[in-house]
Amino acid sequence: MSLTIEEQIKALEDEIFKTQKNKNTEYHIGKLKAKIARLKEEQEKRRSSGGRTGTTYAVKKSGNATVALVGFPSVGKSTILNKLTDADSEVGAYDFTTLDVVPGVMEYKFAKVQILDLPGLIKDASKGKGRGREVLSVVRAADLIMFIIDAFDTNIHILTKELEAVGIRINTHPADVVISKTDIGGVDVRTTVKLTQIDEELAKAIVAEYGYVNADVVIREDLSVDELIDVLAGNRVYAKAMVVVNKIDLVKDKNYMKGLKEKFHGYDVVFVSAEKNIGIPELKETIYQNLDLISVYLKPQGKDADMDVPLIVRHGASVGDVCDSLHRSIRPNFRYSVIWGKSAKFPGQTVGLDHILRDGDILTIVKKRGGG
Ligand SMILES: Nc1nc2c(ncn2[C@@H]2O[C@H](COP(=O)(O)OP(=O)(O)OP(=O)(O)O)[C@@H](O)[C@H]2O)c(=O)[nH]1
Ligand SMILES: [Mg+2]
Repeated sequence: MSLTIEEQIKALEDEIFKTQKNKNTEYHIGKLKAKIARLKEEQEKRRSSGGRTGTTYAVKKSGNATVALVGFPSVGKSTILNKLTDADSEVGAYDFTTLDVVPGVMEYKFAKVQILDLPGLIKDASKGKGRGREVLSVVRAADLIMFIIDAFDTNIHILTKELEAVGIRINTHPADVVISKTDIGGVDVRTTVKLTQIDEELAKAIVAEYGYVNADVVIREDLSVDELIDVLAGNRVYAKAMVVVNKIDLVKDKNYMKGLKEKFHGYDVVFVSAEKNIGIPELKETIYQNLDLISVYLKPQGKDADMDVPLIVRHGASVGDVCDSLHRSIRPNFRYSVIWGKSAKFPGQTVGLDHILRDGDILTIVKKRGGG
């Protein structure tokens, strides 16, 4: 009798658990981890093709960026959404008051930020508990994750574990590894830095475990086994996250908050009381900062730039992205653009659609004659 995928994963996880972790078993454990990752991928494929996910939430993205509110039930997510936006999401003193995605728009410093209130996330959400998989698929698509934490129930690891289980990586970047398939020669691993958490032989075994027979692998970062697997799996999303501690009206001890700040090191932390309206302006500013938005000023040809109302775009946006955010008819009729500011080599430089903008740039878009 053959084992189901679930049973195979369980058996491999048990084996890792039982294996003593030391230099001699590193190689073995690394290979087991790669095997598990592959099985999970297979499991994922079957889930999504077998229609077992049930319904998914339909959320239309809008505005300059999207923020997802992630937290246990009853921590005050809906109360916060109502304070930040024009939305009116139901608030209740019982768990799972919110059963759907409730969107709201926060207007701040000329930016329009879409904020999504979600049902509470619980342990084993990634396995489908409490509509967890639907909630997590919305989280995966967000530009910023806002962990909402009750001041007296601060175990954020339960939440981050569920996010990690569906391939979300928080406040980090993909490891710098380049893999190119070749025709012959087996798997060849080269490194440009000293590796301290994995050796070349293990890297080779993991790449082979992922089905590569011939490939050139260049590792340019001191990465871990898990990070290498993330690169190979390829379906990971790298998201930014911040922490909001709510219900601080109930906290009487200032040192307690200091302790929490240390506990959540690595995240921007904002303390609020949504109900008592404490800390909301700081929260808005921190959201704005974490979204990495930039301002661009438009200058019509032969006229002055409008320096009062900037156009807000994401960090790393190109001239083409700006065109698309203005109107879909602009790109097909685009001739060239002229740029002043930090991204210009000299004031009035002529640039094309691919040019990357920087904060404070002034931009003129010149369209084809007779076009749109
Ligand atoms: N003391 C205090 N209570 C709050 C605060 N914010 C929200 N609450 C209360 O906490 C309870 C839950 O609030 P909700 O906003 O519905 O919480 P939620 O996270 O959206 O809950 P679910 O939708 O069930 O996941 C309600 O009784 C709120 O009145 C706060 O800052 N301080
Ligand atoms: Mg709610």
